Amino acid sequence: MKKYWTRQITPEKHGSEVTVAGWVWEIRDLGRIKFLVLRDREGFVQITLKPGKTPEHLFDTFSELNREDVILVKGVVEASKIAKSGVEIFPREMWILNKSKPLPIDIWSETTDLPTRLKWRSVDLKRPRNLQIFTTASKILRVMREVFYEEGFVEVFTPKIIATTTEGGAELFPVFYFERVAYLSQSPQLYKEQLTASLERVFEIGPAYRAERHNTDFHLNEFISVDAEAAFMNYADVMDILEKIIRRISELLQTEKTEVVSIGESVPRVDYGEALDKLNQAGYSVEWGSDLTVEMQKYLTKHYGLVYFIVNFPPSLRPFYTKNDGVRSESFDLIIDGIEVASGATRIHKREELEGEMKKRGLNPHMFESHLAVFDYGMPPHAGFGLGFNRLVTALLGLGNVRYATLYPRDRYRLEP
Ligand code: AMO
Repeated sequence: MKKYWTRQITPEKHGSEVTVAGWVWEIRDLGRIKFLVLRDREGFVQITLKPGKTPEHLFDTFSELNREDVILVKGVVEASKIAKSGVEIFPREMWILNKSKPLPIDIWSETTDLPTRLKWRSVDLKRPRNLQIFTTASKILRVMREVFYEEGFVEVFTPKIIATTTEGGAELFPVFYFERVAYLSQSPQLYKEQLTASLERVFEIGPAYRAERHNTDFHLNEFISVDAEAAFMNYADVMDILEKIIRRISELLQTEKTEVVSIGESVPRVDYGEALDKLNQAGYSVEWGSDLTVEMQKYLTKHYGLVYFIVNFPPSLRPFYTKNDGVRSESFDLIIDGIEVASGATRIHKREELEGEMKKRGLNPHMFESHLAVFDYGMPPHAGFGLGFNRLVTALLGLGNVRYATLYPRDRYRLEP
Protein backbone atom coordinates (compact mmCIF):
# COMPACT_ATOMS: atom_id res chain seq x y z
CA MET A 1 0.00 0.00 0.00
CA LYS A 2 1.15 3.51 -0.80
CA LYS A 3 2.09 5.32 2.44
CA TYR A 4 3.11 8.82 1.37
CA TRP A 5 1.53 11.49 -0.79
CA THR A 6 4.05 13.57 -2.71
CA ARG A 7 3.17 16.63 -0.60
CA GLN A 8 4.35 14.76 2.50
CA ILE A 9 7.88 14.51 1.10
CA THR A 10 9.23 17.66 2.74
CA PRO A 11 12.80 18.82 3.56
CA GLU A 12 12.24 17.60 7.15
CA LYS A 13 12.32 14.05 5.75
CA HIS A 14 15.97 14.60 4.70
CA GLY A 15 17.90 11.32 4.96
CA SER A 16 14.92 9.01 5.35
CA GLU A 17 13.86 6.27 2.98
CA VAL A 18 10.41 6.59 1.44
CA THR A 19 8.30 4.86 -1.18
CA VAL A 20 6.23 6.99 -3.51
CA ALA A 21 3.88 5.96 -6.29
CA GLY A 22 2.22 7.82 -9.11
CA TRP A 23 2.61 8.87 -12.74
CA VAL A 24 5.52 10.19 -14.78
CA TRP A 25 4.73 13.86 -15.36
CA GLU A 26 7.99 15.03 -16.85
CA ILE A 27 11.25 13.45 -18.00
CA ARG A 28 14.46 15.49 -18.20
CA ASP A 29 17.61 13.88 -19.48
CA LEU A 30 20.62 16.14 -18.97
CA GLY A 31 23.13 13.52 -20.11
CA ARG A 32 24.82 12.20 -17.00
CA ILE A 33 22.15 13.46 -14.60
CA LYS A 34 18.54 12.47 -15.19
CA PHE A 35 15.39 13.75 -13.60
CA LEU A 36 11.82 12.71 -13.58
CA VAL A 37 8.87 14.39 -11.95
CA LEU A 38 6.36 12.05 -10.35
CA ARG A 39 2.78 13.25 -10.01
CA ASP A 40 0.11 12.01 -7.67
CA ARG A 41 -3.23 13.42 -6.56
CA GLU A 42 -1.61 15.77 -4.08
CA GLY A 43 1.28 17.20 -6.08
CA PHE A 44 4.71 16.45 -7.51
CA VAL A 45 8.09 15.20 -6.39
CA GLN A 46 11.39 15.15 -8.25
CA ILE A 47 13.34 11.91 -8.64
CA THR A 48 17.03 12.39 -9.45
CA LEU A 49 19.38 9.81 -10.95
CA LYS A 50 23.13 10.48 -10.66
CA PRO A 51 26.01 8.21 -11.76
CA GLY A 52 27.82 6.79 -8.75
CA LYS A 53 24.85 7.49 -6.50
CA THR A 54 22.11 5.62 -8.36
CA PRO A 55 22.20 1.84 -9.01
CA GLU A 56 23.26 1.21 -12.63
CA HIS A 57 20.14 -0.76 -13.68
CA LEU A 58 17.87 2.20 -12.84
CA PHE A 59 19.33 4.12 -15.79
CA ASP A 60 17.92 1.35 -18.02
CA THR A 61 14.53 1.64 -16.32
CA PHE A 62 14.70 5.41 -16.80
CA SER A 63 15.39 5.07 -20.52
CA GLU A 64 12.18 3.04 -20.95
CA LEU A 65 9.94 5.64 -19.31
CA ASN A 66 7.19 7.54 -21.07
CA ARG A 67 5.02 10.28 -19.66
CA GLU A 68 2.08 8.88 -17.65
CA ASP A 69 3.70 5.50 -17.02
CA VAL A 70 2.69 4.29 -13.56
CA ILE A 71 5.73 3.93 -11.32
CA LEU A 72 6.72 3.04 -7.78
CA VAL A 73 9.96 4.48 -6.44
CA LYS A 74 11.81 3.60 -3.28
CA GLY A 75 14.54 6.06 -2.40
CA VAL A 76 16.19 8.47 -0.02
CA VAL A 77 14.95 12.02 0.50
CA GLU A 78 17.39 14.89 0.25
CA ALA A 79 16.63 18.53 0.92
CA SER A 80 17.53 20.51 -2.19
CA LYS A 81 17.89 24.20 -2.98
CA ILE A 82 17.31 23.62 -6.71
CA ALA A 83 14.32 21.25 -6.80
CA LYS A 84 10.96 23.07 -6.95
CA SER A 85 9.46 21.56 -3.80
CA GLY A 86 12.76 21.89 -1.88
CA VAL A 87 13.36 18.13 -1.95
CA GLU A 88 14.40 15.38 -4.30
CA ILE A 89 14.42 11.62 -4.00
CA PHE A 90 17.48 9.58 -4.96
CA PRO A 91 16.05 6.22 -5.99
CA ARG A 92 17.34 2.87 -4.73
CA GLU A 93 14.71 0.93 -6.61
CA MET A 94 12.17 1.84 -9.25
CA TRP A 95 9.41 -0.27 -10.82
CA ILE A 96 7.25 0.43 -13.85
CA LEU A 97 3.80 -0.84 -12.80
CA ASN A 98 2.14 -0.04 -16.10
CA LYS A 99 3.03 1.61 -19.38
CA SER A 100 1.06 4.46 -20.93
CA LYS A 101 0.54 5.17 -24.61
CA PRO A 102 0.99 8.82 -25.69
CA LEU A 103 -2.08 10.67 -24.35
CA PRO A 104 -4.89 11.64 -26.75
CA ILE A 105 -4.96 15.16 -25.26
CA ASP A 106 -2.37 17.54 -23.88
CA ILE A 107 -2.70 17.72 -20.09
CA TRP A 108 0.50 19.74 -19.68
CA SER A 109 -0.92 22.96 -21.10
CA GLU A 110 -4.32 24.65 -21.43
CA THR A 111 -4.55 24.31 -25.22
CA THR A 112 -7.23 21.60 -25.50
CA ASP A 113 -10.84 22.79 -25.99
CA LEU A 114 -13.60 21.77 -23.53
CA PRO A 115 -15.49 19.25 -25.75
CA THR A 116 -12.27 17.34 -26.49
CA ARG A 117 -11.33 17.41 -22.83
CA LEU A 118 -14.73 16.03 -21.86
CA LYS A 119 -14.48 13.32 -24.52
CA TRP A 120 -11.30 12.12 -22.81
CA ARG A 121 -12.45 13.09 -19.34
CA SER A 122 -10.64 10.34 -17.37
CA VAL A 123 -7.36 11.45 -18.94
CA ASP A 124 -8.23 15.13 -18.54
CA LEU A 125 -8.80 14.58 -14.80
CA LYS A 126 -5.07 13.89 -14.36
CA ARG A 127 -4.51 17.62 -15.00
CA PRO A 128 -3.32 19.28 -11.73
CA ARG A 129 -6.00 21.97 -11.90
CA ASN A 130 -8.68 19.27 -12.10
CA LEU A 131 -7.18 17.39 -9.19
CA GLN A 132 -7.40 20.62 -7.23
CA ILE A 133 -11.01 21.35 -8.27
CA PHE A 134 -12.32 17.93 -7.29
CA THR A 135 -10.37 17.55 -4.05
CA THR A 136 -11.56 21.05 -3.05
CA ALA A 137 -15.14 20.10 -4.01
CA SER A 138 -14.91 17.11 -1.69
CA LYS A 139 -13.69 19.32 1.16
CA ILE A 140 -16.57 21.73 0.50
CA LEU A 141 -19.03 18.84 0.84
CA ARG A 142 -17.45 17.87 4.10
CA VAL A 143 -17.80 21.41 5.47
CA MET A 144 -21.46 21.46 4.45
CA ARG A 145 -22.11 18.17 6.21
CA GLU A 146 -20.35 19.48 9.33
CA VAL A 147 -22.57 22.56 9.48
CA PHE A 148 -25.71 20.46 8.97
CA TYR A 149 -24.74 18.16 11.84
CA GLU A 150 -23.92 21.14 14.07
CA GLU A 151 -27.39 22.50 13.34
CA GLY A 152 -29.11 19.23 14.27
CA PHE A 153 -29.86 17.86 10.80
CA VAL A 154 -29.77 14.16 9.89
CA GLU A 155 -28.62 12.95 6.48
CA VAL A 156 -31.25 11.10 4.46
CA PHE A 157 -31.70 9.49 1.05
CA THR A 158 -34.97 9.67 -0.82
CA PRO A 159 -36.05 7.80 -3.98
CA LYS A 160 -34.76 8.99 -7.32
CA ILE A 161 -37.33 6.93 -9.23
CA ILE A 162 -40.67 8.58 -8.69
CA ALA A 163 -44.27 8.43 -9.92
CA THR A 164 -45.16 12.12 -10.33
CA THR A 165 -43.63 15.54 -10.74
CA THR A 166 -42.17 17.35 -7.73
CA GLU A 167 -41.59 20.83 -9.06
CA GLY A 168 -44.48 21.08 -11.54
CA GLY A 169 -43.66 21.59 -15.18
CA ALA A 170 -42.80 18.97 -17.78
CA GLU A 171 -39.04 18.72 -17.30
CA LEU A 172 -38.98 15.06 -16.30
CA PHE A 173 -37.08 12.11 -17.77
CA PRO A 174 -39.38 9.10 -18.13
CA VAL A 175 -38.03 5.61 -17.35
CA PHE A 176 -39.53 2.16 -17.91
CA TYR A 177 -40.65 0.80 -14.56
CA PHE A 178 -41.95 -2.70 -15.29
CA GLU A 179 -45.53 -2.25 -16.56
CA ARG A 180 -45.65 1.49 -16.06
CA VAL A 181 -43.82 4.74 -16.69
CA ALA A 182 -41.89 6.33 -13.84
CA TYR A 183 -39.67 9.43 -13.78
CA LEU A 184 -36.24 10.45 -12.55
CA SER A 185 -36.54 12.82 -9.61
CA GLN A 186 -36.05 16.55 -10.29
CA SER A 187 -35.66 17.30 -6.59
CA PRO A 188 -36.27 15.56 -3.26
CA GLN A 189 -38.67 18.41 -2.48
CA LEU A 190 -41.81 16.50 -1.50
CA TYR A 191 -40.00 13.76 0.42
CA LYS A 192 -37.85 16.19 2.37
CA GLU A 193 -40.94 18.17 3.34
CA GLN A 194 -42.71 15.00 4.45
CA LEU A 195 -39.72 14.04 6.58
CA THR A 196 -40.00 17.23 8.64
CA ALA A 197 -43.11 15.63 10.21
CA SER A 198 -40.89 12.94 11.74
CA LEU A 199 -37.14 13.63 11.59
CA GLU A 200 -37.67 17.44 11.80
CA ARG A 201 -34.36 18.53 10.23
CA VAL A 202 -33.07 16.61 7.26
CA PHE A 203 -30.52 17.09 4.53
CA GLU A 204 -29.73 15.11 1.42
CA ILE A 205 -26.85 15.26 -1.03
CA GLY A 206 -27.66 13.43 -4.23
CA PRO A 207 -28.40 13.64 -7.94
CA ALA A 208 -31.31 15.57 -9.44
CA TYR A 209 -32.46 15.17 -13.03
CA ARG A 210 -33.89 17.88 -15.26
CA ALA A 211 -34.98 17.19 -18.83
CA GLU A 212 -34.37 20.84 -19.72
CA ARG A 213 -33.34 21.48 -23.29
CA HIS A 214 -31.14 24.43 -22.26
CA ASN A 215 -27.59 24.23 -23.44
CA THR A 216 -25.97 26.94 -21.32
CA ASP A 217 -22.82 27.25 -19.23
CA PHE A 218 -24.88 26.71 -16.05
CA HIS A 219 -27.37 23.95 -16.88
CA LEU A 220 -26.81 20.23 -16.56
CA ASN A 221 -29.39 17.49 -17.03
CA GLU A 222 -28.01 15.69 -13.99
CA PHE A 223 -26.60 17.71 -11.13
CA ILE A 224 -25.80 17.22 -7.47
CA SER A 225 -28.38 18.86 -5.27
CA VAL A 226 -27.73 19.71 -1.63
CA ASP A 227 -31.16 19.83 -0.05
CA ALA A 228 -32.15 20.89 3.44
CA GLU A 229 -35.53 21.04 5.13
CA ALA A 230 -36.37 21.91 8.73
CA ALA A 231 -39.52 21.89 10.84
CA PHE A 232 -40.22 24.97 12.96
CA MET A 233 -38.07 27.28 10.86
CA ASN A 234 -38.95 29.96 8.32
CA TYR A 235 -37.04 31.21 5.31
CA ALA A 236 -34.98 33.68 7.36
CA ASP A 237 -33.82 30.81 9.60
CA VAL A 238 -32.73 28.62 6.70
CA MET A 239 -30.99 31.58 5.06
CA ASP A 240 -28.98 31.90 8.30
CA ILE A 241 -27.91 28.27 7.94
CA LEU A 242 -27.03 28.72 4.29
CA GLU A 243 -25.05 31.83 5.17
CA LYS A 244 -23.15 29.88 7.84
CA ILE A 245 -22.34 27.21 5.26
CA ILE A 246 -21.04 29.76 2.74
CA ARG A 247 -18.96 31.51 5.40
CA ARG A 248 -17.37 28.25 6.52
CA ILE A 249 -16.60 27.27 2.92
CA SER A 250 -15.02 30.67 2.36
CA GLU A 251 -12.81 30.11 5.46
CA LEU A 252 -11.84 26.70 4.09
CA LEU A 253 -10.88 28.19 0.73
CA GLN A 254 -8.79 30.84 2.46
CA THR A 255 -6.77 28.15 4.27
CA GLU A 256 -6.44 26.29 0.95
CA LYS A 257 -5.08 29.51 -0.58
CA THR A 258 -7.62 29.18 -3.36
CA GLU A 259 -8.87 32.41 -4.89
CA VAL A 260 -11.93 33.27 -2.84
CA VAL A 261 -15.20 35.08 -3.25
CA SER A 262 -15.05 37.14 -0.06
CA ILE A 263 -18.11 37.59 2.13
CA GLY A 264 -18.82 40.74 4.14
CA GLU A 265 -20.15 41.01 7.70
CA SER A 266 -23.50 39.65 6.57
CA VAL A 267 -24.89 38.54 3.23
CA PRO A 268 -27.34 41.21 1.93
CA ARG A 269 -30.98 40.07 1.67
CA VAL A 270 -32.28 42.18 -1.18
CA ASP A 271 -36.02 42.52 -1.65
CA TYR A 272 -37.13 41.47 -5.16
CA GLY A 273 -38.93 44.83 -5.58
CA GLU A 274 -35.79 46.74 -4.61
CA ALA A 275 -33.73 44.70 -7.08
CA LEU A 276 -36.22 45.61 -9.84
CA ASP A 277 -35.91 49.32 -8.92
CA LYS A 278 -32.12 49.14 -9.11
CA LEU A 279 -32.29 47.37 -12.48
CA ASN A 280 -34.87 49.74 -13.92
CA GLN A 281 -32.80 52.74 -12.78
CA ALA A 282 -29.90 51.19 -14.69
CA GLY A 283 -32.05 51.02 -17.84
CA TYR A 284 -32.95 47.31 -17.85
CA SER A 285 -36.79 47.63 -17.93
CA VAL A 286 -37.94 44.61 -15.94
CA GLU A 287 -41.58 44.19 -14.98
CA TRP A 288 -42.93 42.85 -11.69
CA GLY A 289 -43.20 39.08 -12.10
CA SER A 290 -40.23 38.64 -14.46
CA ASP A 291 -37.33 36.39 -13.62
CA LEU A 292 -33.90 37.99 -13.40
CA THR A 293 -31.32 37.00 -15.99
CA VAL A 294 -27.69 36.10 -15.29
CA GLU A 295 -26.73 39.48 -16.76
CA MET A 296 -29.02 41.32 -14.33
CA GLN A 297 -27.76 39.26 -11.41
CA LYS A 298 -24.22 40.14 -12.43
CA TYR A 299 -25.16 43.81 -12.62
CA LEU A 300 -26.56 43.71 -9.08
CA THR A 301 -23.18 42.60 -7.71
CA LYS A 302 -22.17 46.27 -8.24
CA HIS A 303 -24.58 47.22 -5.46
CA TYR A 304 -24.55 44.18 -3.19
CA GLY A 305 -21.22 42.45 -3.68
CA LEU A 306 -20.46 39.02 -5.10
CA VAL A 307 -22.68 37.14 -2.62
CA TYR A 308 -26.27 38.19 -1.94
CA PHE A 309 -29.79 36.85 -1.51
CA ILE A 310 -32.81 38.04 -3.44
CA VAL A 311 -35.89 37.58 -1.26
CA ASN A 312 -39.70 37.83 -1.43
CA PHE A 313 -40.30 36.85 -5.06
CA PRO A 314 -43.84 37.15 -6.44
CA PRO A 315 -45.64 33.78 -5.99
CA SER A 316 -46.00 33.33 -9.77
CA LEU A 317 -42.21 32.88 -10.00
CA ARG A 318 -42.13 30.14 -7.38
CA PRO A 319 -43.36 26.53 -7.14
CA PHE A 320 -46.77 25.66 -5.67
CA TYR A 321 -45.47 24.73 -2.23
CA THR A 322 -44.08 28.21 -1.46
CA LYS A 323 -45.76 30.16 1.35
CA ASN A 324 -47.12 33.50 0.13
CA ASP A 325 -49.66 36.24 0.81
CA GLY A 326 -50.77 36.54 -2.80
CA VAL A 327 -48.30 39.32 -3.63
CA ARG A 328 -45.02 38.19 -2.14
CA SER A 329 -43.70 34.78 -1.19
CA GLU A 330 -41.36 33.89 1.66
CA SER A 331 -38.70 32.80 -0.79
CA PHE A 332 -35.09 33.46 -1.70
CA ASP A 333 -32.35 32.80 -4.21
CA LEU A 334 -28.68 32.85 -3.26
CA ILE A 335 -26.59 34.52 -5.95
CA ILE A 336 -22.82 34.12 -6.12
CA ASP A 337 -20.89 35.91 -8.84
CA GLY A 338 -24.12 36.41 -10.81
CA ILE A 339 -25.12 32.73 -10.73
CA GLU A 340 -28.18 31.39 -8.89
CA VAL A 341 -26.60 28.84 -6.63
CA ALA A 342 -29.48 27.99 -4.29
CA SER A 343 -33.14 28.66 -3.83
CA GLY A 344 -35.46 28.11 -0.90
CA ALA A 345 -38.52 29.20 0.99
CA THR A 346 -40.92 28.84 3.84
CA ARG A 347 -43.40 26.17 2.72
CA ILE A 348 -47.15 25.95 2.94
CA HIS A 349 -47.98 23.47 5.72
CA LYS A 350 -51.81 23.52 5.48
CA ARG A 351 -53.39 21.04 3.10
CA GLU A 352 -56.21 23.27 1.77
CA GLU A 353 -53.84 26.12 1.02
CA LEU A 354 -51.49 23.75 -0.82
CA GLU A 355 -54.33 22.29 -2.90
CA GLY A 356 -55.41 25.85 -3.78
CA GLU A 357 -51.89 26.71 -5.04
CA MET A 358 -51.75 23.51 -7.11
CA LYS A 359 -55.05 24.38 -8.81
CA LYS A 360 -53.86 27.94 -9.53
CA ARG A 361 -50.93 26.41 -11.44
CA GLY A 362 -53.05 23.89 -13.33
CA LEU A 363 -51.81 20.90 -11.30
CA ASN A 364 -54.31 18.23 -10.32
CA PRO A 365 -54.28 17.65 -6.53
CA HIS A 366 -55.39 14.02 -7.08
CA MET A 367 -52.00 13.37 -8.63
CA PHE A 368 -50.40 14.36 -5.32
CA GLU A 369 -52.73 12.42 -3.01
CA SER A 370 -49.99 10.41 -1.26
CA HIS A 371 -48.13 13.66 -0.57
CA LEU A 372 -51.19 15.64 0.51
CA ALA A 373 -52.31 12.89 2.89
CA VAL A 374 -49.21 13.54 5.02
CA PHE A 375 -50.53 17.05 5.67
CA ASP A 376 -53.57 15.57 7.48
CA TYR A 377 -51.43 14.07 10.23
CA GLY A 378 -49.50 16.78 11.99
CA MET A 379 -47.41 18.59 9.38
CA PRO A 380 -45.28 21.23 11.15
CA PRO A 381 -44.47 24.66 9.71
CA HIS A 382 -41.22 24.20 7.80
CA ALA A 383 -38.70 25.76 5.44
CA GLY A 384 -35.74 24.65 3.36
CA PHE A 385 -33.53 25.14 0.38
CA GLY A 386 -31.92 23.34 -2.55
CA LEU A 387 -28.38 24.18 -3.57
CA GLY A 388 -26.80 23.21 -6.87
CA PHE A 389 -23.44 21.79 -5.84
CA ASN A 390 -21.87 21.98 -9.31
CA ARG A 391 -22.90 25.62 -9.63
CA LEU A 392 -21.57 26.41 -6.16
CA VAL A 393 -18.12 25.03 -7.00
CA THR A 394 -18.20 26.81 -10.37
CA ALA A 395 -19.04 30.15 -8.77
CA LEU A 396 -16.62 29.89 -5.83
CA LEU A 397 -13.66 28.79 -7.94
CA GLY A 398 -14.55 31.15 -10.79
CA LEU A 399 -14.67 28.33 -13.37
CA GLY A 400 -17.18 30.01 -15.69
CA ASN A 401 -18.81 26.76 -16.86
CA VAL A 402 -20.55 24.20 -14.66
CA ARG A 403 -19.03 21.35 -16.69
CA TYR A 404 -15.60 22.14 -15.24
CA ALA A 405 -17.03 21.33 -11.81
CA THR A 406 -18.62 18.04 -12.90
CA LEU A 407 -16.64 14.81 -13.30
CA TYR A 408 -18.78 13.39 -16.10
CA PRO A 409 -21.30 16.04 -17.19
CA ARG A 410 -24.68 15.08 -18.59
CA ASP A 411 -25.97 17.82 -20.86
CA ARG A 412 -28.23 18.14 -23.90
CA TYR A 413 -25.69 16.55 -26.22
CA ARG A 414 -23.52 14.56 -23.84
CA LEU A 415 -24.35 11.14 -22.45
CA GLU A 416 -20.85 9.67 -22.60
CA PRO A 417 -18.34 9.14 -21.11
P1 AMO B 1 -34.47 24.88 -8.08
O1 AMO B 1 -35.19 24.30 -9.23
O2 AMO B 1 -34.27 26.36 -8.07
O3 AMO B 1 -35.25 24.59 -6.73
O4 AMO B 1 -33.08 24.16 -7.91
C1 AMO B 1 -32.26 24.42 -6.80
C2 AMO B 1 -30.85 24.72 -7.25
O5 AMO B 1 -30.36 23.65 -8.04
C3 AMO B 1 -29.51 24.13 -9.04
N1 AMO B 1 -30.00 23.74 -10.36
C4 AMO B 1 -29.23 23.33 -11.38
N2 AMO B 1 -27.90 23.15 -11.48
C5 AMO B 1 -27.40 22.71 -12.66
N3 AMO B 1 -28.16 22.43 -13.73
C6 AMO B 1 -29.51 22.59 -13.69
N4 AMO B 1 -30.26 22.28 -14.75
C7 AMO B 1 -30.09 23.06 -12.46
N5 AMO B 1 -31.36 23.30 -12.06
C8 AMO B 1 -31.27 23.72 -10.80
C9 AMO B 1 -29.47 25.64 -8.92
C10 AMO B 1 -30.73 25.94 -8.15
O6 AMO B 1 -30.63 27.11 -7.39
N6 AMO B 1 -36.97 22.16 -4.69
C11 AMO B 1 -36.38 23.44 -4.96
C12 AMO B 1 -35.40 23.85 -3.87
C13 AMO B 1 -36.07 24.19 -2.57
O7 AMO B 1 -36.94 25.09 -2.56
O8 AMO B 1 -35.72 23.57 -1.55
C14 AMO B 1 -35.63 23.37 -6.29
O9 AMO B 1 -35.35 22.32 -6.83
O10 AMO B 1 -28.32 25.99 -8.19
